[in-house]
Amino acid sequence: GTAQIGVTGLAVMGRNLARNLARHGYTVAVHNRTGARTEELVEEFGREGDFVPAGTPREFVAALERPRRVIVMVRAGEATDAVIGEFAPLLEPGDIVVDGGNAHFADTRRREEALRERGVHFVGAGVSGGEEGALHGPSIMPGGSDEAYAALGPLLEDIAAKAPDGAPCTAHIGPDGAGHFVKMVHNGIEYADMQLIAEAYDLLRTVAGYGPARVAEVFRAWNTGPLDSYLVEITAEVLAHTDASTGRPFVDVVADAAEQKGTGRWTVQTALDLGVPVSGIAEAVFARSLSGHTGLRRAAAGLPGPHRPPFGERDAARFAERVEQALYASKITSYAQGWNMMRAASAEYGWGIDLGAVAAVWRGGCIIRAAFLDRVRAAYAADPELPTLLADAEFAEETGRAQEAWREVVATAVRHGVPVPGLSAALASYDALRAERLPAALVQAQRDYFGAHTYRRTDRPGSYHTLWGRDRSEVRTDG
Ligand code: NBP
Repeated sequence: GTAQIGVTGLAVMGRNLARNLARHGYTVAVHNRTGARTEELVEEFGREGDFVPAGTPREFVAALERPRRVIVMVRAGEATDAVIGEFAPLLEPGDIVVDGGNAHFADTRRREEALRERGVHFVGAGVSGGEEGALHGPSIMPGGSDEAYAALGPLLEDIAAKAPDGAPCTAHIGPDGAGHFVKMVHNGIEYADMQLIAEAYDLLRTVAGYGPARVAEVFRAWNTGPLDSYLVEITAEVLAHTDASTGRPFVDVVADAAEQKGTGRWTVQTALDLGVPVSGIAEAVFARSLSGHTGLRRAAAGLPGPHRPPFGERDAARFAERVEQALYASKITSYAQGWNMMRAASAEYGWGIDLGAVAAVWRGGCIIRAAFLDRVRAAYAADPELPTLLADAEFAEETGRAQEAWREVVATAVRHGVPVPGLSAALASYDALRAERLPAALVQAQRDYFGAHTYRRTDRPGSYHTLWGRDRSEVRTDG
């Protein structure tokens, strides 16, 4: 075979990834279950580079130089297993199979183990950036063996997005499921970011009394400061857009029910299993599902709320500045939660994830790309053992500086009846983490009362139980 790499699964993502590889000078074998897609690709884009179309898996495998590098870009789930089942018997030890789909990291761990037994490297690679990213440069998060990355890394680095400093937005994340895990957390953080932005928008409209076009200007201004990011940039674009058929602000004609494909839910489910609080991501997932519960919303529509007029011009401007600070502090908090989760999983699975490298990979190509991520990278570069982002001197200073405004914004939202689950959960997380004493002491005491679950004391070591139903004397329970 003469092709340096192959792509099977030529729907939008696979086709664009194959074109990206070809545009970078690689000879790319292309294959798809339904052959028409393969022919279409070569007909439409054959001039862009060297494609070797293959009609069958056998032809595809024969077209590849060894060790073979195969990127699978099919629908996540059963289709991925079907394709692996079809190709595995045709591959040889040393060959590399890359799953670029949105697989659950547990599936990736299972597939990697099964293929490892046959000597085939399986790389679960998170790919972010959608259609455009796949073609012009995605952020790529590969997980797999060192050997596989050595053979694959240079190609991935060529086709990945480039960060503002020119570094490719890809890195070897860790073994087996590490790449897909990190991609999942990326999506969870994306949910939290979008929810926080949406809450800020709601406050600017309801409390500050700004129309969508005015809010768009505010976001455009924010995009030149610490909040500079792709999501803030597109928010301004969306808010400034006018619906062609009605002449109304576009955002006002879109049904207010947000959908989800499931990676946010996976993030929260996994966080629950790991015992890591990710309240910002969880609130974002819940906020989307609440928005779609038409029945519940209709049933509650008549419940009373406060009637407060929007602020006057001067108060509105001051409030908008505070919302910027609240949004920024909440963003730091929810990113801290996402990083805590990656840190915990890395320890749990022995992945050895470089937490700063993850931030570096997300600086370009992906949905949460932002100037901010370079600072996250720097925080972990300065201290790889950083227990949480909130402990980094600069982020601590910034959240500390923002906290009064943050409280003011959440309190104002509550007074005006504007739901801000993301902003308030982030603030609660900040306050809980910094608290010297938590009411968890009472919770543990309650547990001891009804379930003899025991407690530890602040003044001496050991486990204790109080004989609540008897004379309330205390017994030591650990020998
Ligand atoms: P889809 O997720 O829509 O999958 C369509 C592809 O899967 C087609 O090539 C189809 O072949 C193939 N396929 C299916 Br379905 N069942 C198959 C089977 N049993 N055997 C062989 N092939 C099968 O494509 P996509 O939107 O390009 O996404 C590809 C992957 O990338 C997914 O895992 C997705 O989650 C992930 N992803 C997508 C985006 C995005 O923005 N769309 C972003 C990041 C990641 P056919 O042509 O013969 O039906």
